[in-house]
Amino acid sequence: MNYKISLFVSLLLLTSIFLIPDVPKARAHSDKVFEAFAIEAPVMDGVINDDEWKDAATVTFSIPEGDATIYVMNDRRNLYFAAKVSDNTLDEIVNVALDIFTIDFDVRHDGELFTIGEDTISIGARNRYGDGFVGPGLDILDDSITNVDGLVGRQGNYNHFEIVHDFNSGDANDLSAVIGDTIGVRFLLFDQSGSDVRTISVYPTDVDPNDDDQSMWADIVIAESPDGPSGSGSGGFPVTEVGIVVVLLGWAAYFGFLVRKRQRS
Ligand SMILES: [Ca+2]
Ligand SMILES: [Ca+2]
Ligand SMILES: [Ca+2]
Ligand SMILES: [Ca+2]
Repeated sequence: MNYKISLFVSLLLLTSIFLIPDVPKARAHSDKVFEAFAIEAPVMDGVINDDEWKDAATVTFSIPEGDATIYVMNDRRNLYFAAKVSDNTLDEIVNVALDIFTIDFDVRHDGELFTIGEDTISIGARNRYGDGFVGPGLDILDDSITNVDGLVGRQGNYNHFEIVHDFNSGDANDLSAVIGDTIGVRFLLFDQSGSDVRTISVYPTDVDPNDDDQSMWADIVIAESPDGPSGSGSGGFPVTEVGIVVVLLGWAAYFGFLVRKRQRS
């Protein structure tokens, strides 16, 4: 890794962090709000059991091959996501034809642009998961610290994606939220295999996958335990990591390719 490029990228990212105003956590998006506390953590095994996701906030919507249901909930540390997606295959052809569930965050909850420093996570076919961020070139880069876990499975004619992400990991390339905070979110379902036409389905359904405008994204409110607050963190955008290592080749390279492709299409 070229030291000067690393330093330049780090400075760019650091500058962007310090330019972020301490915006109030007002709701700035569409009307859809996910808010649900997980009494018991779901198992990330690629099987969406009704029982383990019974506490989740959900939405079901139409996609070209049928329907998709998204599940969202949190406990005191993690955000849990699942997607049950109609699809005739779950496959990958030499790392280019992936079925992927991607979650883009509006970390600052400003409803403006999906831009440098924002957080994104993905779980794809062959159980490949990724933790990335928007880099200085507005492409998706791998975090130096991966704070996700997940699995994909196939049940009937559905692909089941399950993924978990710390909501206050301390990593500057991740969202940083505490109980009660609201963050913006967009869900992307890439169907790159098995269908006649490669598709990207988005929730909210009127959000364009090619558009970085966050004003119509959905919201997640980090739910409080029915037992009351406990152990909440410090809040604010993390500045704990100044030296950000940019990994040029990795899982995010695939997403970066897809993102660039959809931005140019
Ligand atoms: Ca499960
Ligand atoms: Ca991370
Ligand atoms: Ca990240
Ligand atoms: Ca597929």
